[in-house]
Amino acid sequence: MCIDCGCGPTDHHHHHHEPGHAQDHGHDHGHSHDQGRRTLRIEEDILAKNNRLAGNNRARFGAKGLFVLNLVSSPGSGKTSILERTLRDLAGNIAFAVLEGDQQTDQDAARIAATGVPVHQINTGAGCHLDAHMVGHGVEHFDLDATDILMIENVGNLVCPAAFDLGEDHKVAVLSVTEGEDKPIKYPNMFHAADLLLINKIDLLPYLDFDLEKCKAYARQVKPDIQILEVSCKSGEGMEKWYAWLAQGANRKKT
Ligand SMILES: Nc1nc2c(ncn2[C@@H]2O[C@H](COP(=O)(O)OP(=O)(O)OP(=O)(O)O)[C@@H](O)[C@H]2O)c(=O)[nH]1
Ligand SMILES: [Zn+2]
Ligand SMILES: [Zn+2]
Ligand SMILES: [Zn+2]
Repeated sequence: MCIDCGCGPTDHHHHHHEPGHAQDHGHDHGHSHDQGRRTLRIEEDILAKNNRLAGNNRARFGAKGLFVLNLVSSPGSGKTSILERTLRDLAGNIAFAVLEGDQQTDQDAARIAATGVPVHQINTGAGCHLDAHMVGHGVEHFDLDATDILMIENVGNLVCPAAFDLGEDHKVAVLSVTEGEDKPIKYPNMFHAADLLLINKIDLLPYLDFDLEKCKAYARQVKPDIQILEVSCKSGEGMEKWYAWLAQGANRKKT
């Protein structure tokens, strides 16, 4: 029996089959009003349960003085690449642990493991986001007392990870310049939920029509106080500001 979430050992085989959000239900057939209400109620229950478990995670992380970030983006924006470079550059200064969320494969976890940082992979199967329950069990693999910063790489998806609190201090949204400057207004929930926006792959700007100023204006339209840093984890440009932001956050949690 799991104290935090009330699940037994056998429950863990069924996590991915819990009815999720609307995407788990086919919408190609007519829904009666009853069905619609029931779906809504299930969604509310799932989010309420998630919020409760996220609160537990946050209390646990807070007691350990852990700085926790939830990295969100569309697939391929560079979350793992940013982590790889950050972990290598800050090795010896900050103790990290990394939770990797993907639907399938442990490729990202293998890339992180190559840096020497403790990592645990969570495969969500059909699920398109991490939830607080998965994170609560995921961190059982780490010595949190020996950790300064926990990085959680969410499933590449700009939609529902916005709704699922994991107990993090901040959501960090990564947007690469190859995706187009309009993403913040197309997926406003995600950019509203994020406290920091990393605009990645700026080494590619000379080859693209990406309008950096417009992108920043769009992000501030959905979240006026969002912090924005421009980075390239290929050239290393801008990474020092990100490292300073990390160090400041970690120090603040310790005191
Ligand atoms: N030119 C350039 N390429 C980059 C940069 N960052 C990442 N990439 C490339 O972008 C591709 C995707 O990077 P990943 O780090 O795997 O992206 P991700 O967000 O972790 O992807 P998912 O886990 O699938 O959501 C890789 O081929 C990287 O080499 C960058 O700053 N500049
Ligand atoms: Zn559990
Ligand atoms: Zn990745
Ligand atoms: Zn989802």
